[in-house]
Amino acid sequence: MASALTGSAKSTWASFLKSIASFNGDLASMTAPPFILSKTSLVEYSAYWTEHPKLFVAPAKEQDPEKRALLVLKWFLSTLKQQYSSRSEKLGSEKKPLNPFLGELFLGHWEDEEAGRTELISEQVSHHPPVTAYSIFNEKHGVKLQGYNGQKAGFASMTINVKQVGIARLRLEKWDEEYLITLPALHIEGLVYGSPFVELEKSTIIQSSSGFFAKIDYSGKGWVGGKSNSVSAELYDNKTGKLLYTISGQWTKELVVKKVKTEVERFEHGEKNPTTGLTIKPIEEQDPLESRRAWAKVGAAIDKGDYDETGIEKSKIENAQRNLRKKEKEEGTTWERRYFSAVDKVDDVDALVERAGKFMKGVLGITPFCMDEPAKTNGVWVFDTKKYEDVVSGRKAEEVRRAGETVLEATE
Ligand code: CLR
Repeated sequence: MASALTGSAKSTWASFLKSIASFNGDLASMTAPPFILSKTSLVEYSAYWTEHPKLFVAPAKEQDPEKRALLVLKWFLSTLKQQYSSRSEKLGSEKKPLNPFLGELFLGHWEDEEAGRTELISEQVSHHPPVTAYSIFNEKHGVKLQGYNGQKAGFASMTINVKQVGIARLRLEKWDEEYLITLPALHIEGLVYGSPFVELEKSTIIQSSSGFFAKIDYSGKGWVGGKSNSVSAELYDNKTGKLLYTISGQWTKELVVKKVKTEVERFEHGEKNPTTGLTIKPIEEQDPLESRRAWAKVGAAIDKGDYDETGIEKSKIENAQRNLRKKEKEEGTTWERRYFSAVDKVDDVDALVERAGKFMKGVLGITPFCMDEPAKTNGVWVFDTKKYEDVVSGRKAEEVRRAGETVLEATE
């Protein structure tokens, strides 16, 4: 394959590749050439979980626990395309997202005739290391997803390898059911050609409190002759160890659901399954901490292709943040996260981790994987309903206003 780049871009890219060869693992500190910069902040990526609100709420309507677990698996697999290939599809290649500042928010909701309103709250809860927490909920159907994630990266033989730390938790209120979801590892392909894209690897799991376990394996092109973006999932009954369903295919195209071995369904999640757009407030009505408002000037500079202005506007935010951290240190305070709190552990999650671990070891005979220590994400992040209610009711109006001023100074 020939390089997608020509002229000066080609040499800029070559020196970029050279620079990442000695890359320290901190994705945020990596300086990428202008044409690979995205004006979207990483705090926005939480929205990828729910671009199909119907699939998100579908499990809540199902009476049978086994089928519910299957619907959760189906929904999870349907999010992969948005999460990992939407930038490549829309922008021609993977891009380097803006590095969110501490406290940065991305707020919005999806309006869907059938599913109703699904709310999105995403907040940058840690800057070093970068960690994003989110809460996505649909009150009508009692479906709640919350989670947090960070990345650990390394560079080897012309690829960037990324391991995700953190978890997602889905709750079905009506059935008092909880699902623990772990996050896939990925790597960036196509770097040499100047057109990077994501491929998933290794495995993730979904463990439900109702006694169902799913193992999801990812592979790419050339992996035992396989196709790109391949996925193969198995849904088991925890108690009997019986394999119930398999779902396999390409996470960017079509997946086939089989009941033990007979095909029961085929679902297309390409063009025939359009996404629901997220509704967010117009920039001028947004809180100063909201991502699009805070980064508006940086975004405009990227749009203009003005690299100097991009740098200047970015520095304004970064410097203001540095000063804030300095001030907090002097005063012995910390940044008050608006919607999330860090805890040492969550008992429900620990129980699911233990259950999954036992099943993997005892029944499948494999070593449990993907369970991380909270240290890597500055704590275990949970959605704080009290904080949320304080914000919504206006009880925290003064704090909210003051927090906003800290970024306003830099961006207005
Ligand atoms: C963030 C959490 C989302 C899923 C997701 C998708 C793509 C990942 C992103 C996460 C983290 C940042 C990421 C990105 C792909 C490329 C980008 C690894 C895990 C890096 C920082 C950009 C590398 C720069 C090249 C394009 C040159 O739920």
